[in-house]
Amino acid sequence: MINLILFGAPGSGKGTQSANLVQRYQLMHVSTGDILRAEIKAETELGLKAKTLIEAGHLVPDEVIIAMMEDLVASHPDVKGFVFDGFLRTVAQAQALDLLLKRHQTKVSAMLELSVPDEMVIERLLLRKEKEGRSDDNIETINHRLKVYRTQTAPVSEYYAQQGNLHLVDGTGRVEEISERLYQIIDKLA
Ligand code: B4P
Repeated sequence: MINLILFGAPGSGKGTQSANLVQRYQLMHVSTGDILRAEIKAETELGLKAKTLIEAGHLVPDEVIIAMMEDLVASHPDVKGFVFDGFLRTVAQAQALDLLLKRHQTKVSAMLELSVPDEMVIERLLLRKEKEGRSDDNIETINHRLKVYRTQTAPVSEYYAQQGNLHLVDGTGRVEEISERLYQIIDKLA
């Protein structure tokens, strides 16, 4: 199995690059953001709770996300692997993922971190606000999301660096150029 983690600040291109990776390597795309937005749309109990948190730029509690991922991995035993997009936002989530994959006799193949300067992610997210109208893409929430990223999420990078599994990738430039940088790393893993 190939299990990839796409990591980076909000708007660093995790969702955009995941789409190319799942197509090229025939993996299953797992976006916790997309799952939560679907729950919000369906007005489920989880969705109602997540809506308030997401709109304020907070993270959804670890136990909720981890339980969601345990169900998802267990219910897809036949896939060639996963691209985790937006999942791993805390060290607790990373530790839970390592244990979960171990129970399924597999592991994280690589963590791919997209580096993009803050000014550029803010520009991208404000542009997405104009196109898609996502309620968490306003400047106040974006600034809070960046703060949450620095305090709660960035330490996950160090966690995988210590395991020798972190690959830093320049996330600036055209989408295709960035995908090529990712392919070069992943092709060497196979
Ligand atoms: P996500 O849905 O993961 O959203 P994101 O971090 O904003 O987006 P991403 O980095 O994927 O950006 P994209 O490719 O779309 O999370 C939303 C919220 O859900 C979180 O704030 C949190 O509250 C909650 N949540 C999700 N997962 C969680 C977890 N595991 N634990 C707790 N809470 C969780 O790119 C952004 C824009 O840039 C797009 O418009 C795109 O077109 C553009 N773009 C991409 N690449 C570009 C490039 N190279 N050049 C120019 N524009 C580019």
